[in-house]
Amino acid sequence: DLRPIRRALISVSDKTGLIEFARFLAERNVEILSTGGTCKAIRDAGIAVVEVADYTGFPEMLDGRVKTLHPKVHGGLLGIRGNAEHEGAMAEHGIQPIDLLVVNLYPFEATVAKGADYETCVENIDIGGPAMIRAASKNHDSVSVVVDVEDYAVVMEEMSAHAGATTLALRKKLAATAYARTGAYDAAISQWFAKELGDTFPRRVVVAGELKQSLRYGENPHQAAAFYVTGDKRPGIATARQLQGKELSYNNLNDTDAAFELAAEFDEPTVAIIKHANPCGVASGADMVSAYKAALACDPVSAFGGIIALNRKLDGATAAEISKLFTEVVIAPEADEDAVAAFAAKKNLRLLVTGGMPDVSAGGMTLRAVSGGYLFQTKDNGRVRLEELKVVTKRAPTEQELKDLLFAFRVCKHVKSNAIIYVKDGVTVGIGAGQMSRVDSSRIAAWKSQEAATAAGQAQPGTVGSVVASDAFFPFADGLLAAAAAGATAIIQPGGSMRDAEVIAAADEKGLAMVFTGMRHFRH
Ligand code: 93A
Repeated sequence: DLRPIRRALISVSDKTGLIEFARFLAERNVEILSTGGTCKAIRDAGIAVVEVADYTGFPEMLDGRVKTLHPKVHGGLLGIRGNAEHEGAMAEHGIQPIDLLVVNLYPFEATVAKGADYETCVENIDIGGPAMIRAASKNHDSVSVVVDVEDYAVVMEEMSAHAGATTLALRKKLAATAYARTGAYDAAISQWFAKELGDTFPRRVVVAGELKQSLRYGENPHQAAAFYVTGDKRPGIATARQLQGKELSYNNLNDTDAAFELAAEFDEPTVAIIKHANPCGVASGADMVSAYKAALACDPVSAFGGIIALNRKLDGATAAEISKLFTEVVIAPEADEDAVAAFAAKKNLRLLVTGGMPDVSAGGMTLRAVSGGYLFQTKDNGRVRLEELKVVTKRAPTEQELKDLLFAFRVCKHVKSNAIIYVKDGVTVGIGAGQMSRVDSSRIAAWKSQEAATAAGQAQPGTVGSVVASDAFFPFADGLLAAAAAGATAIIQPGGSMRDAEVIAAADEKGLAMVFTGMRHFRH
């Protein structure tokens, strides 16, 4: 199944690594055909090359829209080697077999990302490139096709090992990559059109991604897993740089994403500690050390083996403090030298830096697989503003209560439903997550706060004098009464229950202040 490479066609927009690869081919007596810009780059490097236009006898025309769309190119890519009829037809029409195709496409995705105008985007839709890639891939039995600069190396390795030939196994692998590339390319074009049309949910969608990391396993060791990225370059888990530590696992990636998105909600120095995709402590403070200590105090038992996200540069003092407890991952926009030094001894601790924070107000889609399909929805980028809050009780919240209420509701958005969050002075003091009944979440949050207080030798739990947030309305007064019993003084919730009047009356009766947001933050 070895196929020698005698002729290559190279047509690349991204010219990274081009000259090295072309030189390698030329040294092995491979004849190189190439299109305008690529041809010039190769020739300028002193490497022998034939311009495609000279081979086809047709000039590049129509502003380059037609360069390689010619039977002498496509016949050379598609003709079956060793098939007498094909070879006869090829000989008759002066079609020479092309054994290696190297193409990377007009940068359509990057052009759109740059915010280019409509015409520029259209002009960056590559037609000839994908046509050649698809032809060469169909004929993978004979032809090797390279669409990624990263794959130059593997082709050179095989050619070196096999006297200038490639194996069928490699050609199949390259074909698989090639069709994924043309598929993703068309997906990007389709998505761009849908956006232009304001059609958020078009009749057909294609989801595209590129393998970033093969994972050892999924949520559990008997599940296989991999991490694919969309190519979105904004700060976040997909673009984070790992400075140290073991390889990230599936659960690490999922939890770190949750942690970082949560930390990004706040303007003040804030730390979020995550376990199983739920926060077990979130705190804003004057600096990172105090924020970390306060976040940890919320539930120090759960924080063991957690994921920590910061919305400021990680400094040495905070890193030293974090080092006292076993932590899986720390993610921050940056880390200074002292922080890196403080973590150096913790070989397993993974430290990630992103260069910035995610924009929580940005739009986008979330996607979840269900059996037989996908559920798409726009991202929950909803944020309630102070002036949107509606006071529904006799007592209005104090200024400090209002601040804490908004903080608590923001945390709520990142806690699995049913979510109940107690907050005091910009610090979560009790979190109830993921319960099927709201009153249970309320009770669990209060109970956990009591546990933390007892362990710390405090006379009373943090919930005394706190405020409380609920991600959805209280269907009955019981959840609210549980919060009042825990010592909460103010409540934030969407409102909209059939029994709002009953719930408001219960709040008034207990002297609580309550505000409605009109916005729900379910999360599952
Ligand atoms: O405009 S095209 O769709 N028409 C073509 O016939 C064609 N052939 C190759 N674009 C075409 N290409 C693309 O040109 C390749 O995919 C590659 O991205 C680019 C390389 O052009 P140059 O060699 O002039 O830099």
